[in-house]
Amino acid sequence: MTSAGTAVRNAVTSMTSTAKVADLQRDTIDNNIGPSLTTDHGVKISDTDTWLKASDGNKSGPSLLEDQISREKIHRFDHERIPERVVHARGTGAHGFFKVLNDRASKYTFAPVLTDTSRNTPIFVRFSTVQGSKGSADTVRDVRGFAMKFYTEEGNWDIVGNDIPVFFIQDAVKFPDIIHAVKPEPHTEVPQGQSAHNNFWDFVGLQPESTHMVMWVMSDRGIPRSFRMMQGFGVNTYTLINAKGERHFVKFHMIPELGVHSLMWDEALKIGGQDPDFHRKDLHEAIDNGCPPKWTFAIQVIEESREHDFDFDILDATKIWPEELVPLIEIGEFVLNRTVDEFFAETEQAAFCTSHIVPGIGFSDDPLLQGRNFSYFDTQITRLGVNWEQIPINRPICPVMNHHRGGQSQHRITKSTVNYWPNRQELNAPYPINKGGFEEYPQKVNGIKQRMRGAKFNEHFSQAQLFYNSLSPHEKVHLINAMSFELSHCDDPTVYETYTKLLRNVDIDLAKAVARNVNGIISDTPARENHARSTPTLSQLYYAPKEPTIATRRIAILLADGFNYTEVQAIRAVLASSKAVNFIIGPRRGKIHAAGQTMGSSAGIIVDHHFEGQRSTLFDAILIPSGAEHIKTLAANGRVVHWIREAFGHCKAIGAIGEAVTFVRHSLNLPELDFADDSDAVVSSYGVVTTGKYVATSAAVDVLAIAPSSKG
Ligand code: HDD
Repeated sequence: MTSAGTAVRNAVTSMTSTAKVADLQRDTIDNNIGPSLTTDHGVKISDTDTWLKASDGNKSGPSLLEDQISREKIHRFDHERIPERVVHARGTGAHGFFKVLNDRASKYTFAPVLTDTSRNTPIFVRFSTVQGSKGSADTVRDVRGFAMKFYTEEGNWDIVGNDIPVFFIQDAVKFPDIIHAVKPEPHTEVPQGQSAHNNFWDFVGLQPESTHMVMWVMSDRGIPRSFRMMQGFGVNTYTLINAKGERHFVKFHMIPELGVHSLMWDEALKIGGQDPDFHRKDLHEAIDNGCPPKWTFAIQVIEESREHDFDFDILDATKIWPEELVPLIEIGEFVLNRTVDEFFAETEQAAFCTSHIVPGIGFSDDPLLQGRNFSYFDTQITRLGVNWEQIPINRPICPVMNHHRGGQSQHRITKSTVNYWPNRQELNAPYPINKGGFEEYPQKVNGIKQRMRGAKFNEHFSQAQLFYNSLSPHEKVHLINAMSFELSHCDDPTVYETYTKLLRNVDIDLAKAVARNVNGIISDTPARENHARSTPTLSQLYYAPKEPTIATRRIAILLADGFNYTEVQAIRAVLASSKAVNFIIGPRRGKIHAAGQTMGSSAGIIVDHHFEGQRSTLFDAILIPSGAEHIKTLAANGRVVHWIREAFGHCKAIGAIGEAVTFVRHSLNLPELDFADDSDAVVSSYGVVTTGKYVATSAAVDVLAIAPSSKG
C-alpha cells in the first residue's frame, strides 16, 4: 500500500493511465490473453455479472438454480467469515527476520535460534488490541498484543507477548473472568474498544492483583503512537537450558529502535473516529517507504539457585524483574520488512501458541503460562480447525512428520501403510529419535494436590508504587487524567468508590486526585505507605531512540496558492532525505500554484489532501512556509487556524517561515517574542520556542519553530 500522498499524486499526474487501464483490460478480455477467472473447481468463466435465466431475450425470466457458477460465488461469500479471536480480535501483522548478534545467550541455551549468528530466522509478528472486536479502532486505550512467530529450523517458536511487561492476573483460571469483565457488557454489548465501564473497574477493584497492570494500561503505554514505537514483552517466565543441561529462568524483551512514543489522549480519541486504521496504515506506510521497523531483542536471566532471592515471586506474571536487579542482556534484533499480500490468509489466520517452544527453551511453573499453554491450541481449533498448522502462515519451515491423520482441511499427504508407532515397517515411517528430540528438563517436583498460590503472590502494590513513582511529572498527570476519564464513565458508585479506595494502596495523592475528579472516596490516609522507590527504566522517556530521528514521521505542509515554491521544494527534499513522510495539505485536492506561477499552468504542486479531509492529529508536525498571498488565504480559513491550535495542544512541532510566523503567533495568541536576530531557543511556558533568521534567498527571513517542552 503506497502512502496516501504518493497514490494520489500518481493518480492525478497520470490521469490518462486510468483510461489506459480500461483499454488494456478490454483488449486482454477480448483476446483472451490475460489470466481467466475460474470457479473453485477450475472451470474458466466468461460472465460473472449476470445469473443464468430462462428468458425470451427481451424479458428477464426466473434465475436458474442450475447456474453452478453463480451459486458457487454466493456460497463462497456466505461462508467467508470465521470466528474472530476471542481476545485480540483487532490486529495487523508483517513479516521480517530475526538475527542473533552475539553469543551471549549460549551460556544459557543451546537453541540455535538464539545462538547461531549465521542465521536469519524468518518471523511473522502480529500486533493487536485486546478488548475491541475485529472492526474496532486502532487508537483505543488498551493493551497491545505483540505476538511473534519464529520459523526456526527446529520448529516454530511463538512468543505471545504484549506491550506491557505484566498482566492483570496471576493464575490462568481467572482469564475468562478478566476478559468477560473488560469486554462489552453482557446485557448491552457496550462498550466497544473501551475499558471505561462498570464491569471492568468493578472486577479490578475487587482483584488487587490487577493493580500493577491497570497502572500500566492507564499510563501513556495504553495509547501508543505506533506499533513501531512500543516495547514488547514475553511477560511470562520461561526457562532456557544450555548444552550442559543447566536451567535458567528467562524473560523476553523487545525494545523499539524508534523509542517508545504515545499519542495524547485527546488525539487518540479523535483519531479513533478520523482514521480507525491509523496504526495499521502506519505500519504499512513505514515498510512501503523503506523504513522497516526494528527492535532489539533482549533477555533477563535468573539462575535456578536465585529463584527465591527476591521480595517477589519470579513466577508471578503481575510482577516485573526490575532491571537493576536482573539486567537486560541484548542478544539480537529483528526487522519487519514485508507487509502481507492478503490480510485474511496471513494476518487473520496467523495463530500462536505459548506452548510452541523449541529445544533449548522450556516452560516454568508460572501458573499463567501453564494455563495459556492449554488455551492457545484449544482456541485455534475453534477458529481454524484442527489442521491450522498446515495453513501456510502457520506452517513450519522444517519437515513435519507424524501419525496425526484426518481432521478438516487435511492437506498433508503421508505416503505410508502405517499411521501408528511402534510398527513393523523398515524406517521409512517417522519414529521417535534418540538424540535431538525435545527433552523436558528433569525438574524435581513434590507436594500434595491443592489449589494454592505461592506466599509472595499475595503482595499486589509495591510494584504498582514502583511504576507510579517512576513516571515523569507529565506521565503522572496523564495517568491521573486517564483513570479519571475511565472511572467517570462508571455510573455505579460502588465501582468508583471501591477503586478510589483501592488506589490509596498505591499513592495517596494519586488516590485523592482521581477521587476528587470522579466523586470517589477522598481520604488523606494512605492504606499503605508509598515506599517512594523508583527506577528510570519504567518511564517511556527512558526509551528514546539512540539517534534522534524524524524518519517515518508524518509532516503536514499547509499551503494555498501563492506559496514560496523554492522554500517548499527545499524543505521537502530535506524531509525526504531524513525519511520523514510529507503531505501537502491545501484548500482543495489537485494542483495549486506558487507565487509567480500562472494559475492553471502545468507548474505548481499537487495537494494530497484538503484542509477538511484531514486533521493535525494524523500528523506528527506541521509546517507553514512563507508567501503573502498563501498566508492571506490560510489566515481566512478557520479550519487552518484549528490545525495550528490543535497541533499545539497536542504538543506537536510547528514550523513557520516569513509571513507565516505572525499568522502562527496570532493563531496561538503567542505574545510578540522579541528575539534578537540570531537568538537561541527561548524556553517559555509555551515550551521550546525558537526563532531567528535564515537566509534562504537574498533577504533574511523570520522563522519560528515551536516544540512544546513536554507533553504536559
Ligand atoms: Fe492471550 C490471544 C497475549 C494471557 C488465551 N493473547 C492472545 C494474543 C496475544 C496474547 C498477543 C493474540 C495472538 C494473535 O495475534 O493471534 N495473552 C497474552 C499475554 C498474556 C495473555 C501477553 C499474559 C501474559 N491469554 C492469556 C491467558 C489466556 C490467554 C491467561 C488463557 C488462559 N490469548 C488466549 C486465547 C487467544 C489469546 C484465548 C485468543 C486468540 C488466540 O488465543 O489465538 O487463547
